[in-house]
Amino acid sequence: MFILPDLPYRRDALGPVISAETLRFHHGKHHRTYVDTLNRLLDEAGDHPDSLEAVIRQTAGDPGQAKLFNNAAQAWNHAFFWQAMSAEAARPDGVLAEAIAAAFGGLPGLKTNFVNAGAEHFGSGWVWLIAGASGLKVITTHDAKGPVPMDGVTALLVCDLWEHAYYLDYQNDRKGFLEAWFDALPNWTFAAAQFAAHQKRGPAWAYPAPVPAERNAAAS
Ligand code: MN3
Repeated sequence: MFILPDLPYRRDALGPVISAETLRFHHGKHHRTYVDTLNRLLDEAGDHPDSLEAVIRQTAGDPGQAKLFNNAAQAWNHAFFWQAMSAEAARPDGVLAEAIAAAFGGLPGLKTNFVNAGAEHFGSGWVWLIAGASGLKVITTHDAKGPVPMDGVTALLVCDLWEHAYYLDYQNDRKGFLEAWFDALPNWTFAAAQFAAHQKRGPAWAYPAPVPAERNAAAS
C-alpha cells in the first residue's frame, strides 16, 4: 500500500499565501482521500505495484481504469506539489536560471507565462513547469492528468489549480493566488534537482515506494 507522505514543512510554513487551514484540508483530507481510495482500488484488484509511477503509466488513457488513474495521479501530483514549495524564497541560479532565460527571457517572463496559463486554464487541473526535449515549457493539465506518462518530460514545478487549493485564502481570485504563489513559494532548489535529473545528473523525485500493508498498520 501507498503511504500519505508527510508535508515537508509545518502546516503554517507557507502562510500567508497558503494558510494552515488550507493545508489542513488539502493535505489531511483531499490528499489523504486520494491515497486511501488508491489503496482500496489496488486491494480490490489484488494489485501489488512496485511504484506509483508504474500505476499512473499503466492506467493513463485507459477509460476502463479512469478511477484508478485519477486517484493514483492525484496522489502523485499532490506529493509533488508539496515538494515543489518552500518558504525559503530562494531564486533559480546556475543552469536552471540559464534555461529559464533561454525559454522565457528570464524569471519575470516565466512568471507571466505560468500565471496566465494557470489563470486561463478552464476548470480544475494543474499548471506545470516542465523540461522536455526542446527546453523548458509551461503547460496545464486537466483534472488528475500530469507529466508522469509523458515520454522525455521531467516536471520541475507545479501549482494546483483546483479551487480547494486557494478558495479559503483567495476565494475566486485564482490569478491573485498564482501571482502570490509564484513570488513566494516555488522551491527552486527542488526544481534545480529535477532539472539535473532531466539532464541525467541525478535521480528525479519519485513517490515513496509502497510498503507492506501489515507493516503500515502496525506503525499507525
Ligand atoms: Mn489539490
